[in-house]
Amino acid sequence: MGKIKIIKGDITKLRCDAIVNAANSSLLGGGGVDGAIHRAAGPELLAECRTLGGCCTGEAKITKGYNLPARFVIHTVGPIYYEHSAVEAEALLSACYENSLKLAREKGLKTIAFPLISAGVYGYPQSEAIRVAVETMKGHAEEFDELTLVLFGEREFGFAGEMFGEFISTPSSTR
Ligand code: AR6
Repeated sequence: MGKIKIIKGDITKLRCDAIVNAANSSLLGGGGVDGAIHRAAGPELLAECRTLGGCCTGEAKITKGYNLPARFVIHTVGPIYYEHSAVEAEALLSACYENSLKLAREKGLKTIAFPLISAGVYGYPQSEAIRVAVETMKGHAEEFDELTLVLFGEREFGFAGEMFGEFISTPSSTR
């Protein structure tokens, strides 16, 4: 069975088959992790994104990684939390992970890293977002070598430790 890991760090630094971007429906860049990924990948990423025609909430599209250590970027658009009922928001967030993993599987990619989609500007409660992320990843762990959830802040990393301590990986922990 593939491994699920939860780490604290900057997703743009990860060397894996694909990192996932928490984008907006234009796919033309923004702030947060989206801005960081575009800055690290370089302008060719935006040029490829311009050819994609945007992306609906819950869906995903793939590009090359350009200057990133990751080979590919899977762009997905999370729900804006307050625009939906809680049930609808959860279904859309789960679809982001599902559809990103579907694209990865179709491309034969084996190591995928996710940020905490929707849990920044889009307002999804962090611990709920962690639960949806990990539950969805668990459902597909066997199809991949390694699925990593990359948390940026101390606060969300603390929540994840309380909820899913078995998946936490720190530089000093055994892997
Ligand atoms: N590595 C890993 N996680 C990060 C990084 C990073 N370098 N930078 C931020 N995060 P957000 P959203 C975390 O706001 O809520 C953009 O403008 C951050 O702490 O990036 O889905 C898009 O263009 C948070 O936990 O994404 C959209 O318009 C998580 O990534 C909109 O924001 C997601 O926060 C999408 O909002």
